[in-house]
Amino acid sequence: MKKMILAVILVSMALTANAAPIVLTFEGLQNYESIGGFYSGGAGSLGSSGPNLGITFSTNTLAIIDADAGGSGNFGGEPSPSTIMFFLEGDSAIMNVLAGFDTGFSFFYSAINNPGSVNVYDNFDGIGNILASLDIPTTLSDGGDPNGNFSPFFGIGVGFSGIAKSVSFAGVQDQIGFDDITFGSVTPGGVVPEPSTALLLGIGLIGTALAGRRMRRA
Ligand SMILES: [Ca+2]
Ligand SMILES: [Ca+2]
Ligand SMILES: [Ca+2]
Repeated sequence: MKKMILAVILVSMALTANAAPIVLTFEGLQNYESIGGFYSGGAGSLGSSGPNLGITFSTNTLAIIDADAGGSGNFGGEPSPSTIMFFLEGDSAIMNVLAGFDTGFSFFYSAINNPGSVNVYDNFDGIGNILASLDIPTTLSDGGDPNGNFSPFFGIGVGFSGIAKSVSFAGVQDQIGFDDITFGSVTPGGVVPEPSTALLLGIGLIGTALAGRRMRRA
């Protein structure tokens, strides 16, 4: 009987396209706080807690606040000021979604020096079949809001079939930031992504000039 009740709760929580898209803004987390159970009824490593969406992150996944807002972040133009997600250890951050989600997945990101990639899996912890794979190219820098090299953030998304249980955000540590992670929609935050292909492709030279810049300030 208990199992049945749990199943009903999980089903009612399912992040389906029928409901308004769920968006993770990372607001409410502290600078360098490991996100952990912040979105699953638990807490981040520094005790912050958010809405219980049944979403957990690998322990290397951190929040960081824009230096312009009193934190350590070397970024700007984030869609929901002033906190984003990034990682300092390993080569990816893993997110588990207990109830699963369908249709699509999207987010905003900035990666001025190194590209990254995102995979969507049908099992937890970044294992199982890959339902969708997305290469995320390097982005240009506009100098910040007013400061921050990792600026602005660009929207990107991917659609898929089936039920997804986890997502890996891969890239070079301290070189890629994410915000407004959105479930059940190929457009992040329900907003049509801004960047033109020209903007995304013209970045190589600028990226070279900014080589060595990191997501966090020295
Ligand atoms: Ca900002
Ligand atoms: Ca800034
Ligand atoms: Ca945010």
